[in-house]
Amino acid sequence: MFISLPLAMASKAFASLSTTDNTQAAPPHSGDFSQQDIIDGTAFNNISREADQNMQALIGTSGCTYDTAQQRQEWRTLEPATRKSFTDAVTCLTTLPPTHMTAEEAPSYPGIKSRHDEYVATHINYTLNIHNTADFFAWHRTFVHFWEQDLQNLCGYAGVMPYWNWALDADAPQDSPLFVGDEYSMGSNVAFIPDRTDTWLAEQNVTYPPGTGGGCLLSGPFTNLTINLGPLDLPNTNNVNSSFEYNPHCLSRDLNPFFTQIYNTFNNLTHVLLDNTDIASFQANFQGYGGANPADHFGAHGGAHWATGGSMSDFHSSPADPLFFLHHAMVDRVYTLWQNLDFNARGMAISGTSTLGNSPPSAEMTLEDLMPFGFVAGDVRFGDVMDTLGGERGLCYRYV
Ligand SMILES: [Cu+2]
Repeated sequence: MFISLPLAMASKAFASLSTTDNTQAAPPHSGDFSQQDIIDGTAFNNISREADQNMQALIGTSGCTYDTAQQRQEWRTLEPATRKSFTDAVTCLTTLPPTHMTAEEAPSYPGIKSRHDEYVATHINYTLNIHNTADFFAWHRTFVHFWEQDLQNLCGYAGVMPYWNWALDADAPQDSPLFVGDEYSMGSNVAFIPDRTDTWLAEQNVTYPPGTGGGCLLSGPFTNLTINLGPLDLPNTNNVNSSFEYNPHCLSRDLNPFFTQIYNTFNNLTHVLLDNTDIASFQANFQGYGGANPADHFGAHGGAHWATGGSMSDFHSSPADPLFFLHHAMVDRVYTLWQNLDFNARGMAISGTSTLGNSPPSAEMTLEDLMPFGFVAGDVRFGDVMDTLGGERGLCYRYV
C-alpha cells in the first residue's frame, strides 16, 4: 500500500526540502533500546532529539528556518501567565461571531453561533473524509494551525500553540496538571457520577468501565463554556438528530485511565513510532485501524479522545472541547517526529484515499489535491503542509 511519489513530485520535494548533507543515519528501531528505556520514556526522548537534529539539517523554504521557527511547548512547561492568556484567547474565540458563514448559509447551520463553532461544524462536516484517510495527519495539522492563527490574530494571544503529551499522564490522566481546575489549567475533570455501567463499543468490540468524572466541568477555564453543536455519536447520551442542530450544553469530561494505560503509554507511543516505517502502517496503527491486535483498537489518537471522555469522545464534534487542539498538536508532534527521523523518505510520503477506510471507494489522494476547510478557511493544497518548516500557508514551527 506504500505509494512512491511520482518523479516530478519527488524532485520538487527534494528541491525545497534538501538536506545539507546526505549522511543522515538510518532511522532507529525499537531493538536499539532496552524495554525499560521504552517504558519510561527515555527512548522517546532520545528519538525526539535525533529527529530534532535531523530537522536542523533541513533547509526551510519561504523564509522559514529551524532557527526562526516558532517553538511549540508542552502545556505544563508554559509559564502560568502564558497558560492563562491562552485559555483567555480560547474563550474569546468561543464568543466571537462566525467569520465565514454567510447570512444565506446560517439557516442550514443553526448550531453555529461563534467562530469556534465554525471549527466544530467543519470537523463534523468532514469527519468521514479526514480520518483513516491519506490526509488525516495533514488535515488536522492545518486545522490546528488555523485555530492557532485565530487565537493570535482575532483574540490577541501572543504565545504559540501548546500540546498535551498524554504519555506523561498515562497512569492517571485525572491527576494531570492540565486538569487541576485552577485558572492556569485547561479546566477540571468533573464530579464523579456513580452507579454507571460499562459501555460496549461495537466498532472496536471493546467494553470499557466508567471514567473518573461524567458531568460538566467544575472549575477553571471553560466552566461556563456553552457548546452549541453535537454530540452526534456518543454512547449513553441524547445525540442530536441532525448534524448542525443547535443543542446548547456544557462541556463534559470523564477522564479515564482505562484508555491511556493501554493506548497512550510511552511504550505504545515508542513502538508505533519505531515499528512502522511506511506511512500506510504508521497512520493506520496510530489511529487504531491497524488490525486484529486489541492494542490497535483505538491507537494513541483514539485512546486520548476516549480517555478524556465526554465531548472529546464524540467522533464528529470533539473539537468542541478546546483540549482537542492540544491533543491534536501532540498527534502532529508525533507525526512530525516520525517524518523527521527520515525526512527524505517520509516527508512527502502519503498513502490512501479521501474516504474513511476507503468506504465508499474513492481515488488515491495526491499531493496536488486540495483539502477543504469549510467554514474555517479556503482550500489548502495537500503538498503545501507536509513540512512544518515549509513556510507555505504560514507553517513555520517545531516542537520542543
Ligand atoms: Cu478529527
